[in-house]
Amino acid sequence: MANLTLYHAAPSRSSVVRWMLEELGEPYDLHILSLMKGDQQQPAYLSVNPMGKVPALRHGDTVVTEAAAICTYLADEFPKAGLNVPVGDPRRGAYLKWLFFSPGCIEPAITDRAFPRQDEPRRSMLGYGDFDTVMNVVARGVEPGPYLMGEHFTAADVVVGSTVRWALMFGLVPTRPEFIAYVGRLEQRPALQRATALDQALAAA
Ligand SMILES: N[C@@H](CCC(=O)N[C@@H](CS)C(=O)NCC(=O)O)C(=O)O
Repeated sequence: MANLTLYHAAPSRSSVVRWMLEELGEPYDLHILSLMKGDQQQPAYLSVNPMGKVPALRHGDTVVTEAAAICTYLADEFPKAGLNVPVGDPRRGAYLKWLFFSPGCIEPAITDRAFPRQDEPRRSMLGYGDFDTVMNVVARGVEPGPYLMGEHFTAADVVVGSTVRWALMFGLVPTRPEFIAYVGRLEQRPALQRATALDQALAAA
């Protein structure tokens, strides 16, 4: 039994963590949930994540939920994999910005666009400001490449990259050349290819 267990449904936001785990190279177990059958609302799982959502990660006695928090946690817990920017490194500020920017700005901007409100709130009231600014910031971030932190692939690419990749797949972000090139580079990574193939097999089973 591995020391890491991912509570997982394929495909879903827990696929972000599966990719992260494949990048990490540490052994992990899966605890599979069927979202269709409502496993996420069963008391046993609600005691793991009271939000009734995947992913959740168990590492020994520690439970972490929220995909971006899990990726940040794993990168820091297993620094040998080189997927974090450690405390004390001046680049850590930018690294953390991207890890928070994805769930804090990119995802809300995309979901608000997909499910528009009747009355558009004022820009100043929305943490992400407005959709176009978020898209411009992401495009400028990924354009120099190959990764958000230059040559250094990090957990921030797993988090931001997963969101951009998923949103492109579903036509939820503009097909900007910067996004397409960035996702193309990410899709060359063996760990993402492995995680995708494993999830496809799981979903088909
Ligand atoms: N903020 C959470 C979102 C997790 C989330 O929405 N997961 C979806 C799957 S993509 C889920 O578990 N849905 C089942 C449900 O809400 O019943 C994170 O980033 O981890």
